[in-house]
Amino acid sequence: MDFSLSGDEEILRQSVRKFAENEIKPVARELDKREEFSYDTMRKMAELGLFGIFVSDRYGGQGMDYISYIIAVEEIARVDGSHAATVAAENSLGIGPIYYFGSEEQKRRYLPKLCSGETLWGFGLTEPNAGSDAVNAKTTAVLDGDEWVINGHKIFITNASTDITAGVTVLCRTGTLENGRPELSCILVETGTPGFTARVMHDKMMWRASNTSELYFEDCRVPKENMLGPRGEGFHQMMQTLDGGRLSIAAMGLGGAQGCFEAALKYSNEREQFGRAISNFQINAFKLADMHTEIEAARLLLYRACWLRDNAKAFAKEAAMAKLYCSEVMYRCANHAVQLHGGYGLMKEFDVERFYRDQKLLEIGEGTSEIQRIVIARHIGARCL
Ligand code: COS
Repeated sequence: MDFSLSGDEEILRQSVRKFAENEIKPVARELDKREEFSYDTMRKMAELGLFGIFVSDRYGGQGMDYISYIIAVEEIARVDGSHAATVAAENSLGIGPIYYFGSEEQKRRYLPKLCSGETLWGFGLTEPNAGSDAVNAKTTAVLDGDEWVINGHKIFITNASTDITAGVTVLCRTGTLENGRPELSCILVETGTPGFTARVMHDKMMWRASNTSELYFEDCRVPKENMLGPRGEGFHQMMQTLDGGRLSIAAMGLGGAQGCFEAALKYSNEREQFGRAISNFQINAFKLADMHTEIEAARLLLYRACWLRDNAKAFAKEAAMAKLYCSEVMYRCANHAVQLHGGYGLMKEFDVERFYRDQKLLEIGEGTSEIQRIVIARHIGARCL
């Protein structure tokens, strides 16, 4: 058994860490406050090669393995959730479906600019009344001659309404199967297509410097060639995409927990009460020890799930376990970190305040913790509805 990372993976970690410290950390608090998506840091992240990390160089990607991608997300999340969200959503959910299921023509048309970070792409699954119950999506696509006519409404879609968003992958009902269940298919819709509007969503508690959108389709017509893969495969495609996406949410939990731990350790060693640094008190030192232990366990769980994926082995259960555990570890670490900061931890001047808010998304997005438990329960043979 070899737990060491390769030289390339270590170099990647160090370069992303340095970048995050130098370019993201200094602006993260202000962007969060102003609720601003930064095109400046987006461009810098693109220059560093943070988009298309696991995509073949044939389509303009970096041609690395999945664990490298996960390490990059972890390192950005160690400093800021919003920027990690932009990177994770783009790689896993924007680029992923086109790379995995697109035709050669679709890949050549969209991937090079997505991988260079010139453009972004959204993943249109969730609807106002179809969140956890994703099969219940109501957006329809009806074939009219050579065009799909799309009508419906999507919500909470990351990266879908920036100035550089090139389009979205939309899950649509394209018919009804013999067993009465909906036939669901994915269709690519480019930004600017008449009948398609993307509106930015404001006043979020978390990831305030990332772009989140509502999508509206009103008799939106796209060529029938815009279908992604075979008709009727849309739900499988989205679920398969989410298996990989959940690893990146887990990476955000792991990186965020690490950021909380480091901030808490530093503060506890500096802050004096009762005549000594507060880390002298066992009640505080034990919190730090628990944080460190859980972070190590989370890292092992996540990296092993990535290893399974990189070695073409089944990993859906392990991805759900990693997502569930890492997001809950960050929950406990953010809570301890704010507690150790006392009153200062409640102030925006301290990064742990932002980490505490950003954490909550991780237990909800890309499948709630309850959904992860359903996925895990089904994999281990429980007859869980
Ligand atoms: N990969 C490929 N296919 C999958 C899959 C996966 N990981 N998980 C499920 N499927 C397939 C099933 O095999 C089934 O296929 P058939 O209809 O051909 O038999 C189909 O998808 C429907 O699956 P299932 O019957 O299990 O659907 P359910 O409605 O019972 O529940 C859950 C599926 C709850 C697991 C799913 O809806 C889910 O993950 N919901 C959360 C959605 C989510 O994460 N949203 C957040 C988006 S943020 S970007």
